[in-house]
Amino acid sequence: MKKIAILGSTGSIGKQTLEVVAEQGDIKVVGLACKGNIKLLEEQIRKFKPRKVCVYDENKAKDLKIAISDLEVEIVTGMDGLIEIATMEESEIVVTAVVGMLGIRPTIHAIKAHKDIALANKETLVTAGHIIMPLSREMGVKILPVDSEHSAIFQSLNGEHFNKINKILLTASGGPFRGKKLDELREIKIEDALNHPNWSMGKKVTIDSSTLVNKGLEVMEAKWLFGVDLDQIQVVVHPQSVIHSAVEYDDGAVIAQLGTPDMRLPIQYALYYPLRRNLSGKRLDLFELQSLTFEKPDLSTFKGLDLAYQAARKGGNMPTVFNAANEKAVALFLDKKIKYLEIIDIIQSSMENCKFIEKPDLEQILQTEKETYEFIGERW
Ligand code: MN3
Repeated sequence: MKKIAILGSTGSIGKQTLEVVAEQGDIKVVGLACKGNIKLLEEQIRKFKPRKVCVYDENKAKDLKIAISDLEVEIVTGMDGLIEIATMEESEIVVTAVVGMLGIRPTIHAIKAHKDIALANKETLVTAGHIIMPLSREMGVKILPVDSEHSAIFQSLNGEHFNKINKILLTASGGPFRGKKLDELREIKIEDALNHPNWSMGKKVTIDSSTLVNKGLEVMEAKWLFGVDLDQIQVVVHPQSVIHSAVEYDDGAVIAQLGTPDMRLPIQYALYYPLRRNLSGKRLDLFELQSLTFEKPDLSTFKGLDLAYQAARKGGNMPTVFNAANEKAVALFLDKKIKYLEIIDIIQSSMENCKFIEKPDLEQILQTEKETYEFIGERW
């Protein structure tokens, strides 16, 4: 039986990972970690019987202890607890599905403990790809992408390790505001931005999809995961979300992965790689599809993607600034403190005002995040 630990088990990816585990029936969950949703965590504990769990929030951990006093489950807390779950001796794969830069430290520890990583935490590679990728090679662990686009690319690379990638075609649905111009985005409300046409995801990533910041983060993620240059990554707006991404090789052949938009597929593929298992749910029906369409991204309206390319080109700690500023700005937007387009203003202004570091170590990356938060906190 394959043994796994899940960081971020109560979030969207965490929940769907457990759906896959329940459906397949031959994976043992040894550890779970969440931020503070102990009601759901308790259900998960009773169903999947992990040996150890982490509740990041210390007070919530105390409440959980009372709620599950009838069980013999070890409860740990905080960053140390998260790292404990990431490095449990018996686990083989760690699913990193926490939101934000919180995921970096536990991921590094998991790699050092020789765990394969099913990576759903974008921030890890965006901000620390230059640390994570060499470390994973040194430790001989696999980084298995869970993001649907990166999983599609990963699947399109199967058996191609002798061949050079010419180009990566990273598809994007375009989000709910595709086709709109900048002026039409000024009065966007939270409800509009949370209404994604194809994918059901957590709030933060849904907002990020609407601004195309998510695609920007994915460009950076792809650069690290597949070792390509930025200009080899082309974002293709494909509103039907059927082609999940593709790879073009030197001879012009384009290999893609297609399917219905269902996150359980990339999750399951990462957990069982290189094997494919049956997966319940709707299958792709080509006859049902009217057509597949493609557009260039509109960078003058969706400036978040343009800024992402700028941050990625600059490198160093600039992607960290980009990511931290966006994280803070999206939180402010969800709190109704700022308008929709101010998300982009905040990212741009943070990038213009940061202290640039060319080769940041982990401490400097976390320090950059802190300084970016402070910069925004003083102004917005
Ligand atoms: Mn994605």
